Amino acid sequence: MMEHINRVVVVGTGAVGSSYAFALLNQGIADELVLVDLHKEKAEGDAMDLNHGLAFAPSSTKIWNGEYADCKTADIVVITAGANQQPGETRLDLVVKNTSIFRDIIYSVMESGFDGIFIVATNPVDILTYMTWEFSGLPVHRVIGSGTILDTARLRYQLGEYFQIDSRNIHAYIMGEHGDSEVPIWSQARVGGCSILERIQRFPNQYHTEELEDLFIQVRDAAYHIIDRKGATHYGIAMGLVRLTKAILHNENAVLTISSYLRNQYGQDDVYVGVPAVVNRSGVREVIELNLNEEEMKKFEASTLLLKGTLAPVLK
Ligand code: 6V0
Repeated sequence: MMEHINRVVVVGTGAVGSSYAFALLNQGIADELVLVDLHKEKAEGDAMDLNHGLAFAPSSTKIWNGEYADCKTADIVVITAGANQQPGETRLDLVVKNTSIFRDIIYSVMESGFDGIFIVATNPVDILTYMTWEFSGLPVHRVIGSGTILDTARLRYQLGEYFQIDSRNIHAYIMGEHGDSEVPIWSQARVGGCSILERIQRFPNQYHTEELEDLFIQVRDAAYHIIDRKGATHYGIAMGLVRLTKAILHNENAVLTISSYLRNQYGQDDVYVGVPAVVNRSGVREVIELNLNEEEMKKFEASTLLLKGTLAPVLK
């Protein structure tokens, strides 16, 4: 039997898209990597540049700047295209602008005969993931947003620094909107299997629960601080998107906090929002329902309501 050749198409090779392509190549995950951008020369330049690194890559990847027709046999289409918020522009202006860009992109991808999995990273990511589902007509489990994958990684980093423990041994989730209303789930956060709240109680001279709030604020506001300094955030999200790509292509059943469609989970319905979910070759296999405490549940509900409020005018 011929082995399946997996193909990933990236639409939008700006800061995030090109960093994703670079990280994907360096981890040797895709057999074929296609770059598509409105600005064709940018995609062409990126393809040339990445191809020149092939001699140093862990495995061979075929890379080219392509067309929407190349999506026909793609396993995954990753969308990192779109406009960023301009001075004086509201979030809703950005939603309207990017929804219109997405209508064209998703239509072009689907016209190719694409029948794979969408990963969306463009902001506001939860809203644009919903619109991708709407425009594509694909089943909900095959439309995935990056959601709070990056926020969760940032939280694990902060907690790792705080407890001086490898962040890979920290299990803590950020749920909700990828944005200001996101929620840290302290009640379920664990360090090496031990609840972090218990750990803090056990070492009262070293750790304090009040400090958790400061850690969270650093996570929530991280993008603003990075953008102030260098204009964009792209490496962290690029690595998160590669992690998600690998979970799909390698059929990992990995638990990742992604923007997933809710059907009566956490008491919510008809919304894409950041939740822990099991991801494999079929997309989202299952949304994991954590036991949130009352305060966390309230904040999560408020966050989803906010998303629904933003969606309503776009869906009209
Ligand atoms: P960028 O560097 O401006 O790149 C955007 C790219 O999209 C450019 O190369 C454009 O030419 C291209 N583009 C625009 N319109 C189209 C179109 N119709 N078809 C094809 N290509 C098009 O932006 P950057 O890469 O910094 O950010 C991209 C998006 O990712 C933004 O919406 C960010 O807000 C979002 N991010 C999401 C994160 C997350 O955690 N989900 C994190 C960081 C950034």
